[in-house]
Amino acid sequence: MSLPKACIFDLDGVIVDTVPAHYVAWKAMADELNIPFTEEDNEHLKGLSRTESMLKILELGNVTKSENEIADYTTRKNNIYVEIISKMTPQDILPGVLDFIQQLKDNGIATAIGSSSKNTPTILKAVGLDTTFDAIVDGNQVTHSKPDPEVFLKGAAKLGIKPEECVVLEDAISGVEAAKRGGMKCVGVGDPSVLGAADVIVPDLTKMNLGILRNL
Ligand code: B16
Ligand code: MG
Repeated sequence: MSLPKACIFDLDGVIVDTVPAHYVAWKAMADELNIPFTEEDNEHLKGLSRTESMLKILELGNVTKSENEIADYTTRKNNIYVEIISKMTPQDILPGVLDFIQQLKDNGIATAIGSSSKNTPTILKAVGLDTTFDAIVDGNQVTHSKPDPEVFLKGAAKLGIKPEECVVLEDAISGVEAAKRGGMKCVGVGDPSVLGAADVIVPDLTKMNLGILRNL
């Protein structure tokens, strides 16, 4: 493939390292419910919406809760999470992110965010990236969260670029699946044993470059 026309970035786990903060906040809820919850379990929540994540935790413990109780747990989880992310600064941008975005801009490649998180605007502002991307689609704008491709297809549509001319960068199993279902190439960012369905995998964005995009 020649260079793509756009790169659509996942936020949590690709641009900023919020995965541990999500884990700490979910773990507090799981502990209350006496449901064992490990970092490996958390891996499977990545990319899912807040409510879907809560349902998965309940499923792990074989516990049933009413809709109101589920809403209460997700609100309290988010309060813990927001407390942590409100302290974020530009220092929390993951290594390699700014350099790679600059390479894309220098080569006329459009950039977008495609995140399941409803906290996307808060996070982007906190780390000083709120005006960096050409388009932002987040959990406030979609009906179906990853692995549904909606978030990435909306991102491509906002940019006015065909899905097959976009490359997605993702750290979650659900996100890789969403990209593939949307007809996009996908760069997995993280662990190859988890992200096997991606077209190529890099450990982090310091290893990302235009050559990798060209070879997809
Ligand atoms: P919030 P991403 C996802 O963001 C996270 O990976 C996932 O763990 C989280 O549950 C989801 O956002 C919703 O986040 O509770 O902040 O709305 O990886 O798609 O950028
Ligand atoms: Mg992610």
